[in-house]
Amino acid sequence: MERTFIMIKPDGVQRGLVGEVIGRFEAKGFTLVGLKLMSVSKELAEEHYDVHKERPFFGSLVEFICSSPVVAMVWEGEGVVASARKLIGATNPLSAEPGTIRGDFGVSVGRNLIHGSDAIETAQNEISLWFSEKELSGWEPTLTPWLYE
Ligand code: IDP
Ligand code: MG
Repeated sequence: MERTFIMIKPDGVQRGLVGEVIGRFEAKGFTLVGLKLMSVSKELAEEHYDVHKERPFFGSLVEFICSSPVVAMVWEGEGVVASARKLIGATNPLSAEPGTIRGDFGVSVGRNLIHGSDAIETAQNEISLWFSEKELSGWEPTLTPWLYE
């Protein structure tokens, strides 16, 4: 079953939106298989955002991610990688559609609340970067027949 890496960034945690975000993924029908609140090291933040290392905002992005705890999660479900990106919304919250997390709760690109893996392969790399195998628990929700035909 497909999995994706989701991180509630420091602004989402500080603004008390952890429950709101988790609730949206639960209500959609995805399964939580990993969850931790953690302070992020500079090394981990740099590795996670390595693809952006030449961008002008890289330094401030890394500094921000390390500034206060984040909530790291792994969610599972059919098509969860692409669907999570839709639940999250466009990178700039001002352009993100209402009904998305960024569209409903954000006003600036540097405070866009949440990260979600952008492709299946990225998701696999990010999950193994942020979680050890034993921190993940695969389980079969009893709701499954009510979510999938
Ligand atoms: P994404 O989070 O929607 O995948 P990316 O383009 O991968 O967006 O950028 C990663 C993160 O870098 C964004 O979520 C945002 O926090 C930050 N970022 C992207 N573009 C800018 C920018 O132009 N200024 C400041 N921060 C940015
Ligand atoms: Mg991205």
